[in-house]
Amino acid sequence: MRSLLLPTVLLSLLTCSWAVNFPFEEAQLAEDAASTAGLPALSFGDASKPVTHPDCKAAPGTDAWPADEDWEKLGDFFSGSLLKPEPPAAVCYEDHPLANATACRDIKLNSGSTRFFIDDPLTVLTSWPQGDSCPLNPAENGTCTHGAFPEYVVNVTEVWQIQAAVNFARNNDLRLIIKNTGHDFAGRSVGYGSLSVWTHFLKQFEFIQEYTQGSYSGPAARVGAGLESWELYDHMAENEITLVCPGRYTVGVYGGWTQGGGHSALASTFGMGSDQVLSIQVVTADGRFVTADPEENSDLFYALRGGGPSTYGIVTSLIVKAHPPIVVKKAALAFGTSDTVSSSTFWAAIDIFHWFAQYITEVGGTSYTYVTYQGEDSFSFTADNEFPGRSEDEIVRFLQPLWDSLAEIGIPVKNITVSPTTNWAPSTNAGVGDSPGNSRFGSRLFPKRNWQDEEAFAEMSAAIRALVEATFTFHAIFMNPHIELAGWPGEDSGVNPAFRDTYMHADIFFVGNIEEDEPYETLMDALRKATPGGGAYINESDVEEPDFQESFFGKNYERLLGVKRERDPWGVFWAPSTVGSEGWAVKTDDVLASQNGPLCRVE
Ligand SMILES: Cc1cc2nc3c(=O)[nH]c(=O)nc-3n(C[C@H](O)[C@H](O)[C@H](O)COP(=O)(O)OP(=O)(O)OC[C@H]3O[C@@H](n4cnc5c(N)ncnc54)[C@H](O)[C@@H]3O)c2cc1C
Ligand SMILES: *C1O[C@H](CO)[C@@H](O)[C@H](O)[C@H]1NC(C)=O
Ligand SMILES: *[C@@H]1O[C@H](CO)[C@@H](O)[C@H](O)[C@H]1NC(C)=O
Ligand SMILES: *[C@@H]1O[C@H](CO)[C@@H](O)[C@H](O)[C@H]1NC(C)=O
Ligand SMILES: *[C@@H]1O[C@H](CO)[C@@H](O)[C@H](O)[C@H]1NC(C)=O
Ligand SMILES: *[C@@H]1O[C@H](CO)[C@@H](O)[C@H](O)[C@H]1NC(C)=O
Repeated sequence: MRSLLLPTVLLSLLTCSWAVNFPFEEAQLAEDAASTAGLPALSFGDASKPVTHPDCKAAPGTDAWPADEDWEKLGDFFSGSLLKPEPPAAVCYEDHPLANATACRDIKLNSGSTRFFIDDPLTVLTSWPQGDSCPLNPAENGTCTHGAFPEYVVNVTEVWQIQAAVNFARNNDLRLIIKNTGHDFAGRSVGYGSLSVWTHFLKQFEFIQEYTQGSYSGPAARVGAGLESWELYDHMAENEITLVCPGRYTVGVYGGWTQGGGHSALASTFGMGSDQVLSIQVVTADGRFVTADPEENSDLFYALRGGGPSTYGIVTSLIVKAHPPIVVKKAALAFGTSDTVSSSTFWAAIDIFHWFAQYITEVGGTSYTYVTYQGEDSFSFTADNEFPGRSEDEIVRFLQPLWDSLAEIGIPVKNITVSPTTNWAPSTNAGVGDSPGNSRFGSRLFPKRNWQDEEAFAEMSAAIRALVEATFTFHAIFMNPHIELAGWPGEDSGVNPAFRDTYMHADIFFVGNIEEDEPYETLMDALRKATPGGGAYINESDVEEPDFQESFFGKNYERLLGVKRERDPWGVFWAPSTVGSEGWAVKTDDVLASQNGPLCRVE
């Protein structure tokens, strides 16, 4: 039955194959799939017709939730790719039907690696937005419930599956989520009672020697939406090219990273990740599969380059610029308070570094720094200063004045040593990345004006120091992805304009305690006041960012909202603090803005 059903409902639109990037995009959902399969919920949408919204998205146990037989029919239609997974840790709970001590022991062994979470259809790297409903280490008498893990997951390998999932969700008012790697800090890849589209296996890659699109002519790469950074490093080495992608190995490059902007050690050299994009294949909220580039569906092309993830459609593949191979050398710096370095010397040194770092970005470099609280009046600082395309001699000559100034005030700096970074070389660890964390983040993009006058600089310094003294970690990334670096067609994109006028982006986070925290909120407010006109990076941001529209999207917000309303009047795509998200809210008793509860309309 299944093998007969599939070929008749799927139409291979070979006449349109010029418009797709990869064979997996050729088998598209036929316009009459709904009637052929006897599943009306597979029918396509018409965004020009008026839409009435339910009060809440359908949730399991409510009348609106599809009947078991509809799910069964859908399962037949998907023939094996519709999963109904239980949280993996369920096996560790004595009262759970899946309880199994052997399986539990295996999980505990494997879950030390990031791969466990990325390769699992449900789990994500920051667990509190899910509701921590089935932790890997059960508390005594702890329970395992589904929380904000999706109810069903489509394990995608072909485009028609995404189209069918989008149609089924839209026609049934289901909450739809997209999980790629699950790196999102704010719970944008989980959702209570949802149907999930899991893009993990879209790993296709093809190098294109010569690609022309408008004013761009040069090498490019076709890339699948499920590729992780480490996989791209391997492709880069093989093809002797450089692609702009994050330094952390397991981040998904063409899901959340590109759609949220995407910064990297090449940000001050080639601009943002979203500036690399030349063409996008995407399934829109009406279920249709389209190309978005500067000529076709240019509204989507604008919005999908930095205008936020999980908002306008589900990207399946892209064409991105490829650059000549580039070596990125690094010179690390570390110091801290000690018997000879008082806290006031320490903070003077931080000022010297923060001032100097603007010049690092102006020669195409980036710097990844951590200022960390180490106990009463003691602090530490580390910096990885990365210089694409610069020789060892150049780097030493450039950094010497900084080292000298630090030595002058009594910081015992070691000689400058330059080492090639492991970035932009084949991966050696098969994508084992950072361990999952569970902290709450704040983010700020510091405008250049904070370096242009001493008073503004001092105010910024004081706000940073107050945050660290209150035990929060200050993780800065010095970068300068200004508009000239964006190149064509980077300029007219949805990315936060604050990226174009910054020397420093910072994450301010606290580990462990993710609850409401008054000092944190007060100190973040002080930081925002000290950096007027700065923005925040949606990718590494506070779930309770006030006025997120301005912070994450700046002057682009209205235009992006226009695209969202026109393309997705149903609100098929929803994730916290994305464009248009203010129309809905999660009803939850959890701390902060977890995704563990029904998604309902707000007026
Ligand atoms: C360890 C770590 C290191 C990081 N390093 C960097 C860094 O160097 N630079 C940087 O800029 N950011 C960095 N980030 C932040 C990172 O960019 C975001 O977390 C990003 O959202 C990850 O995207 P993903 O697709 O891997 O994750 P997911 O959590 O799977 O997805 C993130 C969001 O994108 C949506 N999405 C995923 N795929 C698609 C798709 N195909 N179509 C539409 N929407 C989609 C999801 O629904 C979700 O809303 C880092 C995060 C972590 C945890
Ligand atoms: C990071 O960005 C992605 C898309 O860019 C988004 O889904 C994710 O939620 C962001 N993370 C945070 C913490 O905001
Ligand atoms: C328990 O888990 C182990 C390891 O995954 C598996 O081999 C075994 O079949 C499971 N037992 C039961 C009863 O499911
Ligand atoms: C767990 O349950 C047992 C038996 O009901 C009880 O004695 C014990 O106090 C419980 N522990 C906790 C931490 O609630
Ligand atoms: C998802 O699909 C991939 C590719 O077909 C397959 O290798 C994998 O085992 C599937 N995963 C699950 C959990 O079904
Ligand atoms: C640092 O370099 C200088 C000049 O090369 C050298 O004289 C000095 O001994 C070095 N110092 C250390 C601590 O290695």
